[in-house]
Amino acid sequence: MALPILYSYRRCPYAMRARMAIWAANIQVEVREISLREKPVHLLQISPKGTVPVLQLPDGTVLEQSLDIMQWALAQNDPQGWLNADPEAMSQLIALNDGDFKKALDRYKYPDHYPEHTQAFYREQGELFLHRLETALVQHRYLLGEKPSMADVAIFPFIRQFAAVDAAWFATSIYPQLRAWLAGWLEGPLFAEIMQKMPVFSMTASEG
Ligand SMILES: N[C@@H](CCC(=O)N[C@@H](CS)C(=O)NCC(=O)O)C(=O)O
Repeated sequence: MALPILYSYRRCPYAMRARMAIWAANIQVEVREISLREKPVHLLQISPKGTVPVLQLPDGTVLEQSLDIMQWALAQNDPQGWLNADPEAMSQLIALNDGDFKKALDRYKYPDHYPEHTQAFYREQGELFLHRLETALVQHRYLLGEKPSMADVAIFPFIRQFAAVDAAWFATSIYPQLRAWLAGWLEGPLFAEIMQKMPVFSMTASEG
């Protein structure tokens, strides 16, 4: 039987969260690792917006948002109970991540592209979210309680990027709980699995 096709990009945080959910749900998919510079024609045909991740189901249904892919996977199989947290709290926190925090992250990463403010300014903007996460993690082990939820999985790939912009700063920053939480995800077996390198998909190779 045909497998769902997942267009993915290894280092993309949106694709990471989608792969985490698919792997956790133990759903088999055909992963097509793409080059963002040379996107496969089939990807653009099924999802003209041209972002990854995109999942095409065998019946032709296309899911073109990482959160939809996570929900789809976990709705089928959620052995770790990632959907058990309050859905409203999960979506609020994820919306903050994907909104203001992602905006600050992009500017902190590439301050040259956004010369209206300094890199330090953009870091401070991002820290508003880090503060919020640290406060939550002081209260409980994961963002929304003692057990991991979809919010943790959806958010940690972005915190990973923020931390990597200036690793020395992050290592001594005032967010010890956040550091420990991030390390827990990065050192976990699931993350190692989803980060395995694979060759870039090319249509000719797959057809051959
Ligand atoms: N809202 C989308 C965002 C996905 C997204 O922006 N992915 C980036 C890579 S991290 C992308 O594909 N960008 C297109 C490009 O760089 O050409 C989702 O949640 O899936």
